[in-house]
Amino acid sequence: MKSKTYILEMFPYPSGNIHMGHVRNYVIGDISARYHKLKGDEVIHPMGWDAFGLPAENAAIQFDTHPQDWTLKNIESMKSQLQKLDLDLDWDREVATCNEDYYRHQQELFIDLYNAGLAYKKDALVNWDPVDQTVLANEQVIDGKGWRTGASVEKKVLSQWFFKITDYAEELLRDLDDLTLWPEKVKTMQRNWIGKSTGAEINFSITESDNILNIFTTRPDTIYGATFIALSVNHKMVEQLLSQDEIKKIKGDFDKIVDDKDKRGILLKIKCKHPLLDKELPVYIANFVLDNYGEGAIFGCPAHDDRDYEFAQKYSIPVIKVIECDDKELPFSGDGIVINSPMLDGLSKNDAIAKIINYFEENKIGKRSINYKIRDWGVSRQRYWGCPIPVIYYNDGSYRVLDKSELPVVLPYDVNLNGKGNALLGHEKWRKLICPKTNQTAYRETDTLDTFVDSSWYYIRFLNNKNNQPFDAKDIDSFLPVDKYIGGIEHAILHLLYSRFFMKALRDIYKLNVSEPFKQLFTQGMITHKTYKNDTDWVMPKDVALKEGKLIDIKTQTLVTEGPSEKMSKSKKNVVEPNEILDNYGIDATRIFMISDSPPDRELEWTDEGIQSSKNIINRIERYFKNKQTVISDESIKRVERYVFEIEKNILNFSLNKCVANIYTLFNALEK
Ligand code: ANZ
Repeated sequence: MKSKTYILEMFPYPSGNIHMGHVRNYVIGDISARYHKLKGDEVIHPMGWDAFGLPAENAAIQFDTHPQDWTLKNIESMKSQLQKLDLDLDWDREVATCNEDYYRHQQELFIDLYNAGLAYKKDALVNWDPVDQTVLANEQVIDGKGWRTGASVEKKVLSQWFFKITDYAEELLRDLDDLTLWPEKVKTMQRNWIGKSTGAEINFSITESDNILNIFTTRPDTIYGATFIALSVNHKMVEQLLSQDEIKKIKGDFDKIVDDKDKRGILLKIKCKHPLLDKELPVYIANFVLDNYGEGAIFGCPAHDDRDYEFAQKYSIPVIKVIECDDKELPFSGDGIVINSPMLDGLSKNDAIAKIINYFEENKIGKRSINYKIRDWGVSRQRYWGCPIPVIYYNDGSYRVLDKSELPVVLPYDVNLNGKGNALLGHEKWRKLICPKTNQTAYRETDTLDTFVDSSWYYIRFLNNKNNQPFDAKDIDSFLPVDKYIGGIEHAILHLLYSRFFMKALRDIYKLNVSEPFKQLFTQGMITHKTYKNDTDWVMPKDVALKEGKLIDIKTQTLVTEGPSEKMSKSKKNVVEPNEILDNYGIDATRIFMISDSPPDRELEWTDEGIQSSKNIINRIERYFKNKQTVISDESIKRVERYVFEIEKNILNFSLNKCVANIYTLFNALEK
């Protein structure tokens, strides 16, 4: 029986042009695919287009075209560029996520997720990108800025659709251990993103009332050192104590804080009882307590936590040492022997934690608790160019998720894209309908799905892109997981985590036998190139020439300075265009250079000498076969056998630069 091998490169966004990064990515995959085919495997090696998304809308506005026309045209031109590279791709499996025959199946999956309780709607404080005028997922906010626009992200309350990725937090974490063919770095990033913390939830009672305050801590061993309590300004208890105006003012003040070290607190009039000691603790609202983590409330132990220490210094709160250390080391957050803690004295951190949690549980003061940093995935986007969410709303504000028989909800073509906000909102004819079930007037959901939803299951659709169902379980069970998945490390969290979630959710809904989408992940390195600058601007490498020992810009004849090699990027103009390289050096030299000079997971520096020597080896090979001897020596046969053995090993290990070295070694010997 043939063995089945699924080789996949991350599909591109159809921006219009293939860049060298794409070429490297696809050449790496292509080598694997061809190898497995030659070995007689049944190989799947598809290609498609991540075709929804904002750039199309922005381009459409800028160039006065339509996102669909712009996207389909780009797909055509990128496809012809890819075909020029002669990649061994299954073009009959092609998908484009913006096509109805793709996204209507995604709408079915949305309904499945909803019915399984994995898609839900709620009011949420969301990340709002003021430039793109849309919501961003937590994963798309980097240091407080939008991942695409770089604009400072604002907080806004909006009613949004979410996917319940948190239901799978533990499994997503645990299964990373089994992904032995994934880079350790990517797994670490996912582990940190999931952010599991184990500790305890402690109930603090509020004096002169029956109210209880729950607090999450990873350090219950420091409970005797607790000297204050702090709440997030969004904690529900704050609402009972302060007026809306007061709360608004505090939030406004907190929002203005830019320095992480700046700790701010508002003392509340309530107090908490210490759960083990006969003393009362002051309760503050504090700017460093997050509302969406743990219980949104902490006990502060200034002696052993940096933030608590800074806060205590500012508000003259006592510091009580409960872990043995030198006073000079305070705040001391390391491990140590517990002191000043009647029930725990002399114990190590872990023993103290175990003992105190048992005591809490026996006395109903608290319990063991696990927290994850990961939040549910917000998938609503206030944009036109995306997959419509199959939901309708009635005048009373209630909604109904459509039945599968009511699909597809087709994205209308005739929209007015005049700039701000979502064009679907203004399309009355599309929005308004009479609900066939209730005969009431209803309105379609105008938010569309985050494009990361589109890419979370495309590897499944590739298995049969003509299927009337989203997929067949038997195809999944026979072809998945993808054997080798090749792409950029920048997708370590977003795409790769979402896809893992989708696979697990679909497994549970459809009773599949596959839990992970990608068995092996290979992250290719960037292509870099020297940068060039004249007095005012960056200069493209092809416009730089050496004249009388000096670098000049041939267009303007001005002097150029050479900068370090950096990731190829349009903004620094240090790009080389695949089309030109193909025309000048040919497919084989281009492909071989992509793997020559460094291991494929490392950076590859583009140099003219590099591509030229690739061209030379191709010429050498051609020459050899043109002039080849009819009599082949035993020695040559041995050499070739050795070569085959080595190159197979290197292909399987993705040591592709070594494969090139194998070719040199072979031809050096054969030519002798
Ligand atoms: C008391 C304590 C004493 C803590 C001590 C630390 C050191 P990780 O590991 O990231 O999960 N915490 C809990 N909820 C919080 C919130 N909503 N906003 C800000 N901080 C919060 O961190 C868990 C620790 O972060 C918890 O343990 C709590 O402070 C704080 F010597 O509790 B600790």
